[in-house]
Amino acid sequence: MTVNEYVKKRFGRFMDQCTNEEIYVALLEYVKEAAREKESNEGKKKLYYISAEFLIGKLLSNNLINLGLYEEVKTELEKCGKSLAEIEEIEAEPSLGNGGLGRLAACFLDSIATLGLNGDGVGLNYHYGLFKQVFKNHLQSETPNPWMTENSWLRPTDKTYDIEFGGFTLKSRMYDIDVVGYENRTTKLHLFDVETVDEGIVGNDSIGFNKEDIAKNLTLFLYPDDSDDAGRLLRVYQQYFMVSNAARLILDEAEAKGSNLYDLYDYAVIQINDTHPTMVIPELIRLLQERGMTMDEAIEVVSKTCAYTNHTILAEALEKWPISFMKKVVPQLMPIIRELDARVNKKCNDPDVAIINKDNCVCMAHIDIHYGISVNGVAALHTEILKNTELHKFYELYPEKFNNKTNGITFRRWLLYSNPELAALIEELIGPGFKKDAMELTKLEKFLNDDAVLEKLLSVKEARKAILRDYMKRTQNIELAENAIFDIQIKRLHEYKRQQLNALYVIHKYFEIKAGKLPKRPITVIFGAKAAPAYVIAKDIIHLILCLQELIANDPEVSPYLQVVMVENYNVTLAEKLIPACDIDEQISLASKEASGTSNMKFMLNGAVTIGTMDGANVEIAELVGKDNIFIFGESSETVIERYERGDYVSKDYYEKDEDLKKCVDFIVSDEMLKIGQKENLERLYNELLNKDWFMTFPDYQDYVETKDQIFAAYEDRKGWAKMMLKNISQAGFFSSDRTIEQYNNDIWKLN
Ligand code: 26V
Repeated sequence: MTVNEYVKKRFGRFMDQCTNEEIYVALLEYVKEAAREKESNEGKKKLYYISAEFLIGKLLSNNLINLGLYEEVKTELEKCGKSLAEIEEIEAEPSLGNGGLGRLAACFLDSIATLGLNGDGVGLNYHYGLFKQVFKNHLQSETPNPWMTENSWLRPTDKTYDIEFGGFTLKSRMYDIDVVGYENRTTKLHLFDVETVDEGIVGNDSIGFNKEDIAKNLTLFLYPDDSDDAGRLLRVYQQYFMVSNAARLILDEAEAKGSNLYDLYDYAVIQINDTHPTMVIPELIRLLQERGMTMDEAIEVVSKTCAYTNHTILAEALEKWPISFMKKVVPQLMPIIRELDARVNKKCNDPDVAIINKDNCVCMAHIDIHYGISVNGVAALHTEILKNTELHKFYELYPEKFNNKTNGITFRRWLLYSNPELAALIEELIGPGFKKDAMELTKLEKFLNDDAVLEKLLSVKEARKAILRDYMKRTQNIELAENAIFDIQIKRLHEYKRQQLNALYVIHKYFEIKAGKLPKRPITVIFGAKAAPAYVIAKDIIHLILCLQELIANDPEVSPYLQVVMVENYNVTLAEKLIPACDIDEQISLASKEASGTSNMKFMLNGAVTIGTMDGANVEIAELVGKDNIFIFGESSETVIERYERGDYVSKDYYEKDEDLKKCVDFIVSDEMLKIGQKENLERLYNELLNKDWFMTFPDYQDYVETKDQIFAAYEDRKGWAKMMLKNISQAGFFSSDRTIEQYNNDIWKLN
């Protein structure tokens, strides 16, 4: 049945008589049906990728592409005077993740389905995803972000469980989203929910709610604000709910396939995505004991089934839950956790590797490492840092468990869908093979000196910049400058990612332009970032950027040469528009702090050139493209780690010795800025930089300024620049999540 016939059957009218909303509903149902009809991946052993986040983004077009229906449907719509691009905009984005970790989980599901592996995702069905960011008076405020409209991708199932917490029981229900592999079978994302959740307890324009009424709020929000105890407790409730459901599902499915549970690891492998699902370990032990195993037996079986991925070395992000919380939420797990701790202490007798620490907190990562088969970092440098510093003692205990799995991205979404113009050019040059085997992109190398190809590449970039310009005008009423270099930093707002360093450069450029030193071409610096609602300094940095945006826009001397734009409510949908249009990609985290980064991979694939530190996956990108095709600056991770160990960094010393830096930092609290912004926020940020600067912005400042000047100069050699773009694209194949998933499967999951 064609889409038009389907629409006629559904609404009694053909497409040309329907609204875009009606066509969207029909397409959603049409695609859901097509996905249902596909075979699902099967096998004796199954992977369960448990994650508190799956930042899947909009699914309509991506599913159409993977089903091989995209062109057909687009043409059919065009014939009826309808535009698929407009219909896509009706879909609400499910923002069920914060950033890289959740987006990675979504890319992984796409690759698992595409490679035909028997693996499902398991998570929570948050009714509100990550908050919607709204700018008011140059400050971020947060409003709820619903996505479960009447017509969504969710499919209710009849799977339900009774989940017991300290003092009460909640009934769960599993909802499924079919994940369509590229020209292959499907796999599933299972999202668990509670029927009693009450969206009515949330106001329209605030994300506040009663955090204590667990039956009503358990799956209401992704990652509730954890700046107070009530929020932290709610996260423990969420985590247990997620893993208890997952554990029961895993045991049910294994038994249904003939497992006697003593051989569970032949039927199931569990990937624990960061520490959020850690309680699956004691919960499985508990359930296996309920089904007749001894503690020894249960521990042995579970320890052969679980593997852990670490996504950050920031100590404050490694979860440690107070025993008092665990006793309240999951009293049934505490005896098991104590037993796990006792066994570790008997073996190691070292408080640094104990499960329960001296502050009476449960160190979640320690459970994963002692009682799992594998510990992996997400980029080569990150894994080395885990082995050598953060998790060194564990590495000494279990060297065989440690391994690296450099992150990857799905090329279906981040090239075929988001940049069809570039995909078409690549196909014209090297044929369609790269769509299935990303390493074929290296064939592009033979065009590095082909002027006609380089010209075409530049015109694709121009076309994508024009599309972004239209989009920004239409959706945010922002006019991006014509003929400008687009210099983009999009990621969560965090001090270690150093948006403040980029902002200081903007101030530096502002002064240069004021002094008559004009750039060869206008520069548009684009930021996109959400700050955690309780992260004060991050919000101050947003304030600084929004104030600079206004100051510069209203300065006729500067605005023809420099523009600052902070896009509102940065999300996956915006990333899909921004990345293909980018010239310069900012990956400027303090070396040693960014575990991997994944936007760096998306940018290189789309022909942006990176300015970055030797951090995370930037290191591997630099190795692949060579130092002539990436702009590296800043201190090395070794220097940074040593400086932290010595504890002798004094930001004021740099400030006092460097006049240019001093002038830029002082400008944060200048009269010009105070006229636009809030004294409290700007002064707090100024003092933070001057007296702390924990993420060492100042030592990297001069090198950053010089390297930015070099990259802008390089841009003026258009042919040389196009060559760098092509080199980056040609080396991006390694960063396909298909490669990452194959490595997980070969080394850890071993699915048949
Ligand atoms: C969590 C928190 C929680 C509270 C305080 C501050 C803070 C800072 C960072 C985090 C990170 C949580 C884990 C995470 O999202 N890691 C990201 O994972 C990506 C996928 O592996 C990786 O590319 C990013 O480098 C890494 O930051």
